Amino acid sequence: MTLLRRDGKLGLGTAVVAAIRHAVEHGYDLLVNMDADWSHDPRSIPALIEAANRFDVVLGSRYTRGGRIEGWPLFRRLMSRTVNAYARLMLGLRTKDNSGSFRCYRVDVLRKIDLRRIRSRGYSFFEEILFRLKNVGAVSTEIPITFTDRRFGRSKIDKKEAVLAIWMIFRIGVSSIFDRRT
Ligand SMILES: Nc1nc2c(ncn2[C@@H]2O[C@H](COP(=O)(O)OP(=O)(O)OP(=O)(O)O)[C@@H](O)[C@H]2O)c(=O)[nH]1
Ligand SMILES: [Mg+2]
Repeated sequence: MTLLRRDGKLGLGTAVVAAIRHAVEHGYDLLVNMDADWSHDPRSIPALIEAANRFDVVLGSRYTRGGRIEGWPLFRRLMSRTVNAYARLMLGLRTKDNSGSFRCYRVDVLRKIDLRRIRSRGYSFFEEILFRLKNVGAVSTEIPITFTDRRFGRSKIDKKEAVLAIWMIFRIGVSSIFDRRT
């Protein structure tokens, strides 16, 4: 087992990019991403991996048929739905749960992305990478997961981070209109 240790908290997006670089450099087949606060149930991992035989990107989805959220108040649900609708519109994504982070990627398709172009250091990374994967022709699917709200610990997202994510998605969407290579 390998633990990538970094110099302090540099942002969730940059942490995932570091993991992707590691997987590419070491010739991994698959990369599974999940939260470490038990919101994502490890029992869903085999289903994600199984679907990765047929798809480049498999999203564990709260918003596909059979997907669920446990423990979120109405406001939080609405926020998440709104961000997802916004990201679909701005980035032209067809999948429904683009902000979730329980996923399996085929590493061969991650290889096609120029990681230096990724602008998100924070949570908008999850939408941005789907946008970049779509642009290199990756085929995605969603499989249902149950997301359970954290019972312990503190959230790493604050208001500033949330506003920054909305702004980043806007910037990426708008610049793609002017530059097809974005
Ligand atoms: N390596 C690393 N991990 C991070 C960083 N920020 C967040 N994480 C992890 O990413 C996962 C998601 O972060 P959370 O704060 O749980 O975000 P969330 O699930 O959207 O929000 P909550 O509903 O409050 O849990 C957790 O496992 C965090 O520990 C970071 O800067 N670096
Ligand atoms: Mg969490």
